[in-house]
Amino acid sequence: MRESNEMNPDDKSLHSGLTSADDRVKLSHWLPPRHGIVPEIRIGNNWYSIFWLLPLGALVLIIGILLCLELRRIPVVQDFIARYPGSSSSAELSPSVGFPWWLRWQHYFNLFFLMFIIRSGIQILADHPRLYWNVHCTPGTEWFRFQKEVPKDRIWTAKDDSVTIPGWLGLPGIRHSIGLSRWWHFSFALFWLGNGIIFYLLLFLTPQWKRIVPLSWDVFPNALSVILQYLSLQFPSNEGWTRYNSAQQLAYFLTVFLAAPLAVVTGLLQAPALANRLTRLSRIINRQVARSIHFLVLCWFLIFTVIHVSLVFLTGASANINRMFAGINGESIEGWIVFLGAMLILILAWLGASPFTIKYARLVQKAGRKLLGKFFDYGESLSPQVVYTEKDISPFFWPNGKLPQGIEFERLIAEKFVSYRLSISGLVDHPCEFSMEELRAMPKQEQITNLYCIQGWSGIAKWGGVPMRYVLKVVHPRSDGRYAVFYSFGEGGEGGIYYDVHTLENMQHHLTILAYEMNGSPLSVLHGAPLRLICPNELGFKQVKWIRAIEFVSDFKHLGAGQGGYNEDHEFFGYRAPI
Ligand SMILES: Nc1nc2c(c(=O)[nH]1)N[C@H]1C(S)=C(S)[C@@H](COP(=O)(O)O)O[C@H]1N2
Ligand SMILES: [Mo]
Repeated sequence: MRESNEMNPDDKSLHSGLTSADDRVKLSHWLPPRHGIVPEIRIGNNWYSIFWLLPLGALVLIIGILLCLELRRIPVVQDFIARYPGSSSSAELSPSVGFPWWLRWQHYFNLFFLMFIIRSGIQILADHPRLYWNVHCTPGTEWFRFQKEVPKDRIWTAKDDSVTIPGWLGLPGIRHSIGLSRWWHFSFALFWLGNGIIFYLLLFLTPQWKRIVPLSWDVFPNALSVILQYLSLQFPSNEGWTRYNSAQQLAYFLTVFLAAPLAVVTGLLQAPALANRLTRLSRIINRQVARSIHFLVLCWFLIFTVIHVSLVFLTGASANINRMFAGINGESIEGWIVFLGAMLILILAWLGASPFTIKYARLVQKAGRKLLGKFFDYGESLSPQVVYTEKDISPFFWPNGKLPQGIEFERLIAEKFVSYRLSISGLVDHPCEFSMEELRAMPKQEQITNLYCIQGWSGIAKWGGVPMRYVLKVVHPRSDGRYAVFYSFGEGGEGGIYYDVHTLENMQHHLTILAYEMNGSPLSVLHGAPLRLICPNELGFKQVKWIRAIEFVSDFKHLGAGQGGYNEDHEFFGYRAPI
């Protein structure tokens, strides 16, 4: 180990190797578009396009209608419908209850928030367009994908795998924009959750809960009767002002009390901060299972919305719209005016959201951080529980990032990093340079942990290396050295050194290591040789590979674009990333 002089000459070149970044998304600098394929579902070894669901759905609908038309001629069925006309008497409300203003606003807010949640959610999914039922993300084991098979003849990174989805659908509608879509997704999830909690409260503080909570078993035969009546094209009477029919009751009940909470829980379980803590739960509902269920809940919401809206229009549009948008029991023009105004705002917001995000990307990032920062701080303070064993190690580990280029690094690889020196400088009492031999001679820590990439995949590996807290003891940061900056040999997507900033607390963490081994073997170049950061309480992008130098600083505003890391600068990621 060599004590270097106070001012490391390399620091200057490191700083100038960082690039600033635009505050808006410049499409000419961005990852070029890449189109995926029509979504496919795997059954056994065969993949089937979801396009088949359209003719299949139409066929089921036609057969259902023909069948129910026939059934309705049968006396037993007629008796059944007479006995269970479609609504449970226990659902009856006094006509004075009606649809109060708060209910109507909440219904609209719900729709408005969900629009952003769904669009940004689809955008997030497009960053790793595959879903699995197992804890690993081995290509070929997914059950759903909208990207072709992973090529085997070349390096195919997780970023390569991300796909473009249409701009009107995704938010913000450009490839690998997960940094931005997450701000939308989490912020509006928070608004939606707040709206939902108020809804639950008001529902039970007023008689409104009786509309959607079934109180008698006759809801099941009545729901069956309603479906028979709809499909035989003789609709039951619409008594929506005082009570919903039983099919409505069941559908609304399941959506409000099952699908919505499930969306929240499976969303949260994808965060390393929680998955690493709720270990018993995340053994069963691991991130990949949670992602799959989260997606199926989306499918439920979409199917529900299509059927719900169709029936609103088929079962007496004017009466239905007047109830839910104006609180009027009748067919007045007023309901339509409010409805059309509400839809106009919705459409304008829909059309404006993506262009706004692209133009004011930094603002979206900063607003998101303002709103959600506390949750991220809290998430970072939750220390992971280490529960994995050798048996849990993932057979495949997605690589990410751009390999370092240039002869300097080539030479290091060729000589097996013998002349490599890790430089640690900045606000420390003992600036040092360490060779690999010296690092290997330090205390070694091994840990089997899950690496959660922001894009959606995850992988379990055994990492071996020097605990960062030991390195801190040697170099001893000064009291103003509050942040550690990790500089890579590799560049980020748009050029310029890849770097990331961590708090000192995070560096003291007992699971933060400078890894030089992966799964018992020397770390491969693909995964970050000679040295990479492993800190399992953060998402993957903070775990810098190909570490060239570490610098301690009092602030990071002067580095790059000042956001605390390459992806924070260029891709609008959050600086703290435990979620
Ligand atoms: N230097 C550098 N380090 C990096 C990246 C990168 O692009 N450059 N990508 C990060 C991301 S996004 C992830 S998910 C992990 C992936 O590590 P792996 O390639 O070993 O799977 O590395 C992180 N470290
Ligand atoms: Mo990542």
